[in-house]
Amino acid sequence: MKCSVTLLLSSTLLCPVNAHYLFGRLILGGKWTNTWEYIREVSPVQGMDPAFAIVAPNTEPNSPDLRCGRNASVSWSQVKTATVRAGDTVGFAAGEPMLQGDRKPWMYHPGFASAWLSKSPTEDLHAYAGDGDWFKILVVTGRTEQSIDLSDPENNPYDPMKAIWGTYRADSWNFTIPAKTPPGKYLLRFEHIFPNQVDAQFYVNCAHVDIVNTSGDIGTPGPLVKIPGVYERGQPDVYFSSYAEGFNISTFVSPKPAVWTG
Ligand SMILES: *[C@@H]1O[C@H](CO)[C@@H](O)[C@H](O)[C@H]1NC(C)=O
Ligand SMILES: *[C@@H]1O[C@H](CO)[C@@H](O)[C@H](O)[C@H]1NC(C)=O
Ligand SMILES: *[C@@H]1O[C@H](CO)[C@@H](O)[C@H](O)[C@H]1NC(C)=O
Ligand SMILES: *[C@@H]1O[C@H](CO)[C@@H](O)[C@H](O)[C@H]1NC(C)=O
Ligand SMILES: [Cu+2]
Repeated sequence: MKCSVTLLLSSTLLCPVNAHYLFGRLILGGKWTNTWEYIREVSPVQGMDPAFAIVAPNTEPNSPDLRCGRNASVSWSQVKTATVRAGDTVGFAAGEPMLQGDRKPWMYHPGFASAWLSKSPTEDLHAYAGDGDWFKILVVTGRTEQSIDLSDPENNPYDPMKAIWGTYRADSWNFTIPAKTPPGKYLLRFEHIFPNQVDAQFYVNCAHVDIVNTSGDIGTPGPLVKIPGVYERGQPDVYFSSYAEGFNISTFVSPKPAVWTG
């Protein structure tokens, strides 16, 4: 587990043992699918305690692991392709395996989430490394109707400094595939970033989806970016502390690119 010394010494323990997660389950047609059924399996960190190794976050913005998770730019698991209509709602759920000792799989850390699409140049999604163009279809910063109910005793105690973030402690997140998305085979990527001044943590996974039945006009998605390449170490909208005095979630603008709404 990568926790910098400065963090461990600070009064808020930012990286306790129950601190990591992954998104192994696609929510399809309102149902939670099995772990790694539609999502590319990731590899554990080699040589790390197995209790932490599979869920350990990536902290290198320039790593190819930023695309789909550790060792998942190559599709080696038996992942299925989900057929999704443009305009449908899908979701990602924090899934088993989870960190040993955690209460449940959830987005433990405060931070912001996003979802992305990248079209495979061929019909064979398994062969696609995700090195093409990506566009963003969702950003979640502050609380929404999907955020956890803070009045529910199940969610207490909670940290009010963290509960400003919409995804805080949520076990899943749902969103719509834009209605004008061009049909085709795509990698659908979910990303949760725990911002930090030194080592922001990137939690990312990718599903295989076949987008069909785009209604009406087919749009032109953009802006297009490459992953990695979209973030650089130290950029102020990723490498910051939301515990800092003066941080205001209502004026926080998440990093580029902008969301394509179709
Ligand atoms: C997402 O949708 C699934 C299926 O309807 C549901 O079980 C889950 O609670 C939803 N997640 C959130 C955060 O609302
Ligand atoms: C990547 O996954 C393959 C297939 O499971 C495995 O053989 C290989 O050891 C993994 N590499 C790393 C660096 O985890
Ligand atoms: C797509 O549209 C066709 C024609 O309207 C219909 O037959 C088919 O069931 C639709 N597919 C999905 C997945 O909705
Ligand atoms: C945060 O920003 C909003 C919108 O500009 C503003 O209304 C609010 O007063 C700010 N809160 C604090 C604590 O500064
Ligand atoms: Cu962590």
